[in-house]
Amino acid sequence: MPDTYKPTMRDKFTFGLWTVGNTGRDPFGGPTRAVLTPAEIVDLLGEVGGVCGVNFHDNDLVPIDATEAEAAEIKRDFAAALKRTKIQVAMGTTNLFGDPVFKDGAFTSNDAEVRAYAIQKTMRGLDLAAEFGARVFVFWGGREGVETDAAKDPVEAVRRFRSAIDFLCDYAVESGYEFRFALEAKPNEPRGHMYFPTTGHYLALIPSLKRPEMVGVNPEVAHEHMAGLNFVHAVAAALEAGKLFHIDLNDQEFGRYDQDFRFGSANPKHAFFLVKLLEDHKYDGFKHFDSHAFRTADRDDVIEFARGSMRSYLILKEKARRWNADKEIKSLLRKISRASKDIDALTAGFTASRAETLGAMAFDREKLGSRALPYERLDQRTMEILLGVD
Ligand code: GLT
Ligand code: MN
Ligand code: MN
Repeated sequence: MPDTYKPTMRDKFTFGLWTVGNTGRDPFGGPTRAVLTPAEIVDLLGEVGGVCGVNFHDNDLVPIDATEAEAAEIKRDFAAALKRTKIQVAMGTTNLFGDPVFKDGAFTSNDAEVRAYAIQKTMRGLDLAAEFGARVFVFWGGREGVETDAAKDPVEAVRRFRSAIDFLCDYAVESGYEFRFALEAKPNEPRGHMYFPTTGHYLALIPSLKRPEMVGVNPEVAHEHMAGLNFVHAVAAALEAGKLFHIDLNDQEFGRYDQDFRFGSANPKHAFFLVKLLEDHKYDGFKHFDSHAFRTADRDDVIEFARGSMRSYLILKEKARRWNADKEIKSLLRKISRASKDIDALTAGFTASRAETLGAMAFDREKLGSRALPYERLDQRTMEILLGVD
């Protein structure tokens, strides 16, 4: 029997060099795993099997202080690993947070020279990502924020950020690149307060850009959950706006620091509704597992972590299929919504005559308020499907 949960290229699952290559370093302790070269990380992903793409920050591939000769050698080895594993580069991004130069932000820094350097570094990041055929370019403003609002005018920060994105959109277009830009929000960490803390903030910014059609979002499970928000709703807003250009899948306990757990491992019920949303609405972009294996993991366990991430997605996809096909669910869904073409037509767009008809309508408030909504049963049936009780 074929394994239903075996990933294929069509699933468009990707991993970042910084995720499977993570060494286990944290603020309290050093690495627990060996540093792997970019080529070694690609080989590891090849061993995982079923991985479609790999993503990198400029400096995951080429260290910030590499010489031209060193850069050329790293790129050669990396390209050879991509070829032997048949893994593509899906997404590129710029590290605008690691170096001390960005200690007070990149595009929103108070220093004009730092802002210009950040834009220049991103231009080079775009060149590098384009060289490897990436189609999506992510912007995570890791240091775009403050610890104290005495430091910056937050309105000015929004303007600086917009102007940088406008400049880089033009740069990409003028260079003949076909990137779609995806903006990734996070509420805090590493800064005390970060600008654009939620996906919704970016969705509000995008229409004000010079090339709004080029720019969408890259929501991450953990980042919305850190803020106590419903991630499924954030993704739904992006989908509805046609702006879900990329997605970072991982997991997170609410109210904790950025944990970057394996997808589906902390909140499987949220993960289920997310997968169902992506599948029901036919999201066809890359699905990037932006997470880290536990610090206790060795190389074999990192491979298990990567396989588990994809497997959990596919298990939840199958659960979503069962949920949609389930007889009882279907009948409950029929019960809970009362459709009426006539009434919907009446409120579908304002006209004076519709307003008049609506104004004259008599509603039986008591009857409407007492209608049965068996959501308890619906939720319990959902849980039973999720828990494997058929
Ligand atoms: C960093 C961050 C992620 C971002 C990456 C892209 S880097 O690991 O925590 O959420 O997606 O810059
Ligand atoms: Mn991310
Ligand atoms: Mn994160």
